[in-house]
Amino acid sequence: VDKSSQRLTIAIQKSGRLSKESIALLQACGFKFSLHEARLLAHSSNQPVDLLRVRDDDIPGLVMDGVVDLGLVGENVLEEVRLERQATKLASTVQRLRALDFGQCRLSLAIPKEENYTGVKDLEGKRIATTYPYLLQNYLQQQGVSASNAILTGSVEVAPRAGLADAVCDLVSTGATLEANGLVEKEVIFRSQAQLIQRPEPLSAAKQAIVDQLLPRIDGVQMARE
Ligand code: PRT
Ligand code: ZN
Repeated sequence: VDKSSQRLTIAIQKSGRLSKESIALLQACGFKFSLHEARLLAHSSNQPVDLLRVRDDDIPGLVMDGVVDLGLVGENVLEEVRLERQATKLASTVQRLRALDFGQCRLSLAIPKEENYTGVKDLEGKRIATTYPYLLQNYLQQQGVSASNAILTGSVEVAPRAGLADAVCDLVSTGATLEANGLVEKEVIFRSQAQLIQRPEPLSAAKQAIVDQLLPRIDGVQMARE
């Protein structure tokens, strides 16, 4: 990415739960893109704007490092990466521009349905499977509970049955996945939705002008959908 470029660069998830709605929102705001499945970069044909399509986990760091100007990402990923980068002394600030009306979910603690549960203290000394070790430990610390992580990048919900963990800390939207795996949600530790974020350093005047035009359009699109 050419940082001196006058083209505004926006990072979005390449393929996943946020992709369609991220592109749809930007299109509804008037940006035209021709998307080729295999390509990392998509140029707008009517604005000096480029889309960078990456794994969602990479979006917060790219924005925090100023490699891209804006990003659309779930708050869960944003906060996890922020905590991780804070712990490792990397740049971890962003400007939050807008909460977006998609990607709603919650990060919750769940346990096998046959287990008794009286409160979060019951997790003391237990092992919890998660993809979000920093958000989990941040919560447990606030609750004064010490438990260990089993960090998995997928299939978190099968960990208790597989004997890898006593509980899970995973994203939930309808709850069907937990239920299908014999798990019961006990604590919501973080509520999330997609966010529009901007790099911490000021933008060039040309890029700022595009953002100034984009924000009221997002507000208008989201208001119309309410
Ligand atoms: O490849 P890449 O790293 O980009 O994608 P990913 O696999 O990490 O992420 P993806 O596409 O699954 O999710 C992207 C973002 O969507 C998440 O970071 C959240 O901000 C948001 N989101 C909203 C969700 C869900 N809802 C959701 N339900 N992300 C994941 N889930 C999963 C959850 O992990 C569980 O496996 O869906 C299952 C639970 O769904 P229910 O409906 O059965 O409860
Ligand atoms: Zn991811």
